[in-house]
Amino acid sequence: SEFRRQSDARRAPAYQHLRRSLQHAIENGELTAGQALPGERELGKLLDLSRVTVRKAIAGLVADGLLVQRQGAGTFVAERIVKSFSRLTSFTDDLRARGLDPRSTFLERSLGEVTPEEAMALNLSPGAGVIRYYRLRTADGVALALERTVVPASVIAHPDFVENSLYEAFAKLGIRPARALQRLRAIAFDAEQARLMNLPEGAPGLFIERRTFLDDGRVVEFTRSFYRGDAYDFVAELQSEP
Ligand code: 16G
Repeated sequence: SEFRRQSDARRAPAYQHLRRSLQHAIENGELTAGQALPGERELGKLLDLSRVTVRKAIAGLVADGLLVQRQGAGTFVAERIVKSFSRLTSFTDDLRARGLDPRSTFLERSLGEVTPEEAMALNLSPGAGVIRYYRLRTADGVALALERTVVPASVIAHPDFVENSLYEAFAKLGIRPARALQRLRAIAFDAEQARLMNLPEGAPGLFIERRTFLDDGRVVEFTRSFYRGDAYDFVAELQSEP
């Protein structure tokens, strides 16, 4: 009806406006990590907005990863994920440690022949078989990273063997990663990546390349990860030179 259209038109900008102002408050530190938000009803009263408006704005910020909702406890400003740059942990390890539910959406999962670049990274001979994964990594439904992984087919024989976590698949096979080499660099998400991550094009990210070795020197993974720049803090303990 006409009335409905009008009230919808008036409502839409209100929730977008609230969403934007909450986002600004988080970005400039007026609302700090871990802080609890007032309940929907209370916030609506405070700002003279309907509960539907408040709920929509909050749902948008939860989808963006800026707010988190905990069953029975309420809505909180999301805390950044602190990740060690010197420990050999997996995406799944890092997120489980925070009580979140890490998932993989496979955008690609295939068996193929190694490319020259992959052969160098994995120390493989030309013609060797490799398994390739391209995964969207989420935690509690929020996109946190895109990862391209190449594993020698001599390590994981069938692409479907990895269901969610690569390192869990390694563990099931009795494979124990011993060390890794990592490289990190700042990037901006391109249009395609941004679409997959539900971020604006050009959003800041961290590109991390990891080559993981077994004790005997074999390389078991070559992974290029694109982590959300606004969600992670990388930390490391540094030692002075002897
Ligand atoms: C992490 C690793 C990545 C590895 C993945 C396995 C970094 C920067 N990268 O994202 O190299 O492939 O974990 O995670 O830490 P999964 O066991 O959950 O699949």
